[in-house]
Amino acid sequence: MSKIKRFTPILAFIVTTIFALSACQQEAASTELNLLCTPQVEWCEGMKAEFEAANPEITVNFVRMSSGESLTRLRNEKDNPQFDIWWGGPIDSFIAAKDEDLLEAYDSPNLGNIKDPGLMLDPDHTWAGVYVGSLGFATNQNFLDENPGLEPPRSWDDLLKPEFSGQLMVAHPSSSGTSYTALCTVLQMRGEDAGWDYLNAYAGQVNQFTKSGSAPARFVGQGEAAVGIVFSHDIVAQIEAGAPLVLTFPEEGTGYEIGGMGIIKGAAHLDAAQKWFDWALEPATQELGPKYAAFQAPTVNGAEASMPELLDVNLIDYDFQYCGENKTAFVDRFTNEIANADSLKE
Ligand code: S7P
Repeated sequence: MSKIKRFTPILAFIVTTIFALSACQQEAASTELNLLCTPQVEWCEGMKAEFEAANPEITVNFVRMSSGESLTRLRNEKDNPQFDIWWGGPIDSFIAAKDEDLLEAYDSPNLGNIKDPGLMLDPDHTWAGVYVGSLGFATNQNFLDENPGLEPPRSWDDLLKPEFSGQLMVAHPSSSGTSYTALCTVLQMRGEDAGWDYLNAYAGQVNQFTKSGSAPARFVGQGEAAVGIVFSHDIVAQIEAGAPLVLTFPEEGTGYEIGGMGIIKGAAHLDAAQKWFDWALEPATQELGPKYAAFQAPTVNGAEASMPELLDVNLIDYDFQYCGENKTAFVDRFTNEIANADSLKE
């Protein structure tokens, strides 16, 4: 028997095996994606619908949770992760999650789209920035009308005025990334000693802490308190919906967020998570926000900001690494020494 004749059945076996394996791999492509979604629910629903339209073979199951709750959930599920990807919420929490080895690095082909990788991309590629937003103050216009001569707050010290005693509303930093951004802004602007003194006084002005960061804009719009400390784009969303709110910024400086995204370590639907990750870094995806009342600025080249003026304010040089690394310690100190997280308003 010639060598060629002896080799033919072996070759046929190899080719058949390769075809069978690749067919198997195609069959194994995920048809589901479990998304942990931190922005407001309307945007989460919109993103689910848009992603499914672009990827009809994948169904997205999402749960909306605030940043602190998300981090706790991921920690608790570390050995049996239920989510594939986490999208949205300030990167302070993603830095904390990376430190706890909860995120999977991914070299998306779209990382090159990111405008400022030094700021908006983890050097190890475990998280990437997907939007940017500044912190502002939302004041109820009816409250101002009822208190002639009272101006909306234009500095952090204004929040401590006696006129606003019991009239502030902000989320609790243990559950909310928005509130943690405010806390860490103050600590950076004033230094830790004076910062904690300020936070003590500020908490004394609070009418009620909420669980979700954007909720105070809604409650202040309804007249439940006079002033909310909220991301400015969430205040704009309420104003667009007709709430009687005035948006102001602390003139001496305000904090800002980079909203993050990261794949969960051990994700069951890794291929689908990578598709979402790539898609979320496309300019067209980042321009979808205003369709779902989300006015954050994009992080990728080629996408236009819907409200660039929200970032054209005095932003501090927010140190995300410092805030991410100290998140657990700062939140614990706030909870144990200033205000506990019992009975938060939804
Ligand atoms: O609503 C959009 C948004 O403000 O939500 C995120 C916010 O941190 C959500 O929740 P918590 O404060 O409740 O954690 C922001 O990233 C985003 O801009």
